[in-house]
Amino acid sequence: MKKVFLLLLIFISQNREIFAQVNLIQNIPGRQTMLLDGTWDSQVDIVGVGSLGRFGLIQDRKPIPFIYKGDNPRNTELVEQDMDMSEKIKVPGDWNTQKEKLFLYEGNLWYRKKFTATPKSDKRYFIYFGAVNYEATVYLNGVKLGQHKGGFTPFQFEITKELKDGENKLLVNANNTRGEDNIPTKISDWWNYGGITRSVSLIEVPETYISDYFIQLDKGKLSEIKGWVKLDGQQKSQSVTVEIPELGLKQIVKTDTAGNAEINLSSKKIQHWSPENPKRYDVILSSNNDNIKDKIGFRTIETRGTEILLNGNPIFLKGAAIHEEAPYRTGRCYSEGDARTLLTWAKEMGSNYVRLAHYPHNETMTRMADEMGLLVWSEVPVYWNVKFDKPEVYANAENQLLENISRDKNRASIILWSVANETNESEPRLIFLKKLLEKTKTVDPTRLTTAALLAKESKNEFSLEDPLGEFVDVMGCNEYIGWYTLPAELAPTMKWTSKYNKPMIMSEFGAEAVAGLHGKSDEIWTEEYQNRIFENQVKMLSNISFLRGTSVWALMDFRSPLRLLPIKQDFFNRKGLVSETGIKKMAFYTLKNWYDTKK
Ligand code: GCB
Repeated sequence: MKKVFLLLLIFISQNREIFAQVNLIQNIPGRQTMLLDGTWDSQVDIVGVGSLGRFGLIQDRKPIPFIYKGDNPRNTELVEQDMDMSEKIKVPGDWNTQKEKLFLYEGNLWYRKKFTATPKSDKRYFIYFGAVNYEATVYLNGVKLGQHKGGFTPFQFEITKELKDGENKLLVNANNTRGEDNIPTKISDWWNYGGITRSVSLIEVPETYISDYFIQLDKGKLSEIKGWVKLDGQQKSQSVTVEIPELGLKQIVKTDTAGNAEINLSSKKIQHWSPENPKRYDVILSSNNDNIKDKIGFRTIETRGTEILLNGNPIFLKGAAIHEEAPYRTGRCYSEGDARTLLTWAKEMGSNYVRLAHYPHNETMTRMADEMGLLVWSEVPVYWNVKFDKPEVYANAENQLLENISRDKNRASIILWSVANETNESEPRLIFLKKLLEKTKTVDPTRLTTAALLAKESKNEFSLEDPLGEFVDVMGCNEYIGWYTLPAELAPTMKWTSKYNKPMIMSEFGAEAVAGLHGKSDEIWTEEYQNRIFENQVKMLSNISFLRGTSVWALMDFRSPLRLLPIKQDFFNRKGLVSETGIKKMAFYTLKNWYDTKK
């Protein structure tokens, strides 16, 4: 009887829905961390046996005949599930491109990592995941730490209590089953790469530590640095010093009982971050027991009528949309090399801007954009037919948005937070997206908001009338004249109008071509066909008076479940200007010629 009660207790505690909170530790690369990347043990679990209580986890209402390896069912594994004997898998990395048999797999996969730790009594410990697609459930030494939903944003759990001196076992269930109520939903035009797709780190911080900070130029003020710092722990009221040595700036702030303090610094000597001069300054924050260094660029971003102003000056955003698809090897990209290759191609095309579509990319990418001088449109996967009327769907979207902003709010490159892509007009959609836009402004008043909208098409005219246009700072617009609609030659004759006195970015335009396939310009799938569409697009784009930027769809060919045509597509969306093997198509140079001369 006692045993049953104990098992029931364990069952209840194991099944608590503990979702990771947004309270993310800022600047992981700048922390004392132990990377848990490398080879992990793995087991594919098609029917979900793991959640019936295997892997040493008691979660099952119905007792099943377990044969345990050890004597304590909570901490041991079933003999038949022995992870020591399991197949190995690399972290970070999607499972689809690591094992041929998992290429089309969608479902559960268990990951396990054994690692040794020597926790210190005056420190705190966190486990931090860069991203797991789509849902993750995490256990340490048999204890459930919690769950996270959303495949492209970071999450963490404090493990100060659970971390053992000696060997530890970290168990993760990753599940990438697509769902109508998910963000994104069941259908998206990119591959649903599953697994632990970004780095996993064990982070050590002092008992009271600098958990977060936001340091940027005040809205529209070129010499005023404004922000805040946050401490977490027992000693929340302290002095924190903020320094930017190169500018000779130093401020000592006092945190309040909640651990918060405002930062205000002023200097007329700031070299402003821009694509031409991506200047970053060392910023150092020190509290009693903690200190952290970051590299932060300072720039302002505003709109004035139909202009976008970078550091007070009008700018035209010349760019490309990028999926987080690895150049040369395909699969989810995560490395510095991947980011550098993609952003270098964008620069070679004459870009000063990239749209990181359609979800938050890894932190290496946004830090690389800071370093290389590329302005960034950053987005959450509120894509196509989202269930806008469901409160839990909104909560999920908002959580992903907040995690994205929380991680990247100190990146000068990011100027636009996008809340959606191509969503059909409806009342629930307007309420949902308006709320997301308002939330964005509350947490980050320094940047601009946007969404990729669709224009209304009539005989010779495209007009932007979407009611959401009223609530964004910059209107994105996707348009495929020459590919999905109207003959390419009609593009230059199209008149563009807008209901709103706001800047517009052509957030997508493009056509498919197989790299290396040549022929006449009316032969579909040839580079010439794609190029003809681009020549006409450029003529049209040059004449839209309120156009302030373009992101071609897309920089590189990318995997998609919607692109079935054998030989031509083979599961690749071929709208890239560069193939996944690095071949530049003719249209790359047509666009480059335009960008190189475009002011
Ligand atoms: C779009 C979507 C993008 C697709 C693209 C296409 O409008 O926003 O995700 O990949 O069209 O190729 O059809």
